[in-house]
Amino acid sequence: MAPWNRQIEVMPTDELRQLQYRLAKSLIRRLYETSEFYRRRMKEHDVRPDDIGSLADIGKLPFMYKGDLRDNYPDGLFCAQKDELVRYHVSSGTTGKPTVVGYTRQDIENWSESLARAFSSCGLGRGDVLQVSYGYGLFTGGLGVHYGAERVGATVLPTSVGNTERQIELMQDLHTTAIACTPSYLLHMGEVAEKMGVSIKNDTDLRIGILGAEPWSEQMRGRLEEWLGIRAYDIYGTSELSGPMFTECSEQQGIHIWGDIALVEVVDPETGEALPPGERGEMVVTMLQKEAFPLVRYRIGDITVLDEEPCACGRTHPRIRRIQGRVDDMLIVRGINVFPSQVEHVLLEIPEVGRHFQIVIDRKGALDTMLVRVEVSEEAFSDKITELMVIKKAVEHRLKTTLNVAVGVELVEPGTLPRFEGKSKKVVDRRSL
Ligand code: DLL
Repeated sequence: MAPWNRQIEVMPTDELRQLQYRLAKSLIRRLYETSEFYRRRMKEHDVRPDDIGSLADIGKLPFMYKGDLRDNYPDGLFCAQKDELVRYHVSSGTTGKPTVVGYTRQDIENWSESLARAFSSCGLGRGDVLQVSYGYGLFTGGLGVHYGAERVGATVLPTSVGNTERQIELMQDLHTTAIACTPSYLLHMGEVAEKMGVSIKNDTDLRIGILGAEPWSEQMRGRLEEWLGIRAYDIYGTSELSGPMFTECSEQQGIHIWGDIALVEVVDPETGEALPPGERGEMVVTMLQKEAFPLVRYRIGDITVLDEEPCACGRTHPRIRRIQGRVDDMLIVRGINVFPSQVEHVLLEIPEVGRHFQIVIDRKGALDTMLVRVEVSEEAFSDKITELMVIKKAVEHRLKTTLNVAVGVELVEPGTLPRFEGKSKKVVDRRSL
């Protein structure tokens, strides 16, 4: 598929490296001059902007972690003035504190540009009707994909997530040709459609799926493509980067990371040492052009492999292979990030329940379910059944409002959940892709 931005997308690799170096250098200088956080960090690690004399020198800079985002809640890492911000998105953090990301107009512009290149590379453009079934709102999926799709001239149908039967009717009536959602939601949609007597393959114009926001596999791709009669493309991003930003091209051989937008390193998660292309490790990202919420050597937590071989599509930018897991314990339930520490945080604030809990993730049909089994306190346990029901409802409500995902709660007798010596295993994940 033809590049959206030919000048950038197929530029010779050495020129791309030079461009990355220039962008990195001016980013580091700007952050050193304008941001207290980055200046302090650089000083602590004894690096100055002048020490960055080549792209490899980026490795001299310290890493950033999710904890840095949490510690600087809500806007301590912002590098733009308040009145320059045109939007916020908010995602869950490791504890009660979420991560707030601010965007300047130029940040939204670059985000849309990144997705415009990505969508063009998988053949989406003018004449397509893209049904955006990612959530709109604080989550970046809906609005991010929306702006990118408008940029390439597609017609957007902003259905957001849920109300599946209506989504299928609209898909037929408005001749949706492409859909953006989590792979598990598309699987669910296919099943609901069949119950309605609709075959997505035969009775709709759907031909492209832009699927991501949660881990999925090649097997799942094969199943969806065959069953629904589509080409399914992997889309990747995180709220800290801006949101969904990068996809595969029509070769389906890894996700192109636009080098002028993000500099990707892959490091050994234990030692932080850089790994050569082809080796599996943790992805570290520096956002080269972001204004309001820049990131330098951010340990994103996703495990992948960097591929610098030229792609058969002609684009010269590096690719990452399908995300193979995470280094931390973040769970993704219906596309929503959930940390066991958030569950603990909520439970510890409710006196009637004890400290021991277990999270059971399963898949009913195509949809993830989450159950929290928690021991009630001795005092509450002697209460009447009706009182226990009230406690259960209250815990469910608190968890739902904190995590933004429906959670079932099972209250169990004190002392019945497994105890662990050493590292506890709080999560039982029964999903198999
Ligand atoms: O999930 C942004 C997004 C929206 C991506 C729509 C794609 C489509 P967060 O909620 O911050 O942002 O979650 C980011 O989700 O670190 C990965 O662990 C996981 N993730 C996202 N895309 C993929 C993917 C959005 N294609 C976290 N494959 C990331 C595997 C993915 N995991």
